[in-house]
Amino acid sequence: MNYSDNTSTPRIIFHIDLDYFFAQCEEIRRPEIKGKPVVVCVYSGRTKESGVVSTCNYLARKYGVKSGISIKIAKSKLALFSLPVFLPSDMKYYSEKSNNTMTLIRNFVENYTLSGTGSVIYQSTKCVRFEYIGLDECFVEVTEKVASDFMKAKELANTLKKQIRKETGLTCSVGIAPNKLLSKIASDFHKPDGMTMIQPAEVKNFISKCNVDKIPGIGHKTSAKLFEMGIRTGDQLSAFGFFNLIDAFGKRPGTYLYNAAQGIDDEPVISRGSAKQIGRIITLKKDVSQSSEIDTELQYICKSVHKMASDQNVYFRNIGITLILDDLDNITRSRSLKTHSSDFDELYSTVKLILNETLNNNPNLKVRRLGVKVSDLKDNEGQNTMLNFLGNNNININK
Ligand code: DCP
Ligand code: CA
Ligand code: CA
Repeated sequence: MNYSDNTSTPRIIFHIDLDYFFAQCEEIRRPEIKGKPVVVCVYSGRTKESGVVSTCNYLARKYGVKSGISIKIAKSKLALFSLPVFLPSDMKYYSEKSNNTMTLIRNFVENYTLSGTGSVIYQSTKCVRFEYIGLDECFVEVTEKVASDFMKAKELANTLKKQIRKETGLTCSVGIAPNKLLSKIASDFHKPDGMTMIQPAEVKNFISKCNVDKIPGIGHKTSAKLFEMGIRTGDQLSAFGFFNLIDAFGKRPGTYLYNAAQGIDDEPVISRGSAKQIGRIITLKKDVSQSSEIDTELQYICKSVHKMASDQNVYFRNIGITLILDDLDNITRSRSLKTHSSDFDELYSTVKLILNETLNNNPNLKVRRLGVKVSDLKDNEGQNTMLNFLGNNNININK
């Protein structure tokens, strides 16, 4: 097996992930909070302290604070500090910062000339593929740009990191590898401000020692099941065998797991800029088949998307849902309104309608994650706006 898509030349792909993104954005505009624990929160508004942690800086993480825990628990974990910093999330600012950074990454890689080369091939702008994944991450394929030379790719990634830091103040972590799966695992390997390169000859060794919970798409439940089966590393996952994995997890997830354990992933990098949409995806407490079981979550996610749209002063026309099922399959459905709208009730009732239709037509679905997004956006001046699709980090890699 080779690690590229039907060619004998290995691909070279960067996965770039901005570190503790929302919290780092806050540190940049408020230098006085640097050195303190910084926690960015989504306040629900019910009581002064109700809501959840969106993200936090690495100092706060040291004390056990992380995305998704309640603000109250986060405060108790930081009780030692006289002045921990808790801030409300400001999506408009993070989206702007993201747009600037993504544009920079794209332009910089396209226009970069590698040192010691006057060759035309290194100056071609057409051979770079940029795939926007979410506000704080993207893939960039540089195979042709660096003429399949991993050392040149490393030099490019280093210079890019410095440039991002210089122009935006942000640190990021970069994974360099022959496919998307490995580059995503690699970017997470030395965080924050890290860089990890996996060359083709190192793939087998790297993935065999890798803990299975580092593999994108393996969440708490799957990793607990694997743990029970005595499987902790890529090596053990591979040794369990293709057919046994299919028996245990089903055809698609089983195949995905087996290939992942060999470091194999043929997904191409698809040229795609920032999505002109606003959305969120949440993981449900349990798998559901009926919308009545998740009305609270539905209201929550619609409120959250509606707030992001109104914070950014945009009207939406297209409303869509994404259902991620228990076997990691995705279903997306959407509907366009007659005119642009900024109305919460219209958003909520349309989402409910699409969801009911989808579930009624497919009575056996087990929905694990639910996403809502609005697109076909118009701002006050009537221009389209470049926005985000939050929380979809795992979707593209798990198809
Ligand atoms: N986010 C959120 N709620 C979550 C997870 C993430 O609001 N449950 C937001 C805040 C994050 C951003 O998405 O800053 C990116 O998420 P990441 O998972 O990449 O986490 P960070 O960038 O915060 O940290 P890391 O340094 O681990 O990349
Ligand atoms: Ca990040
Ligand atoms: Ca991310």
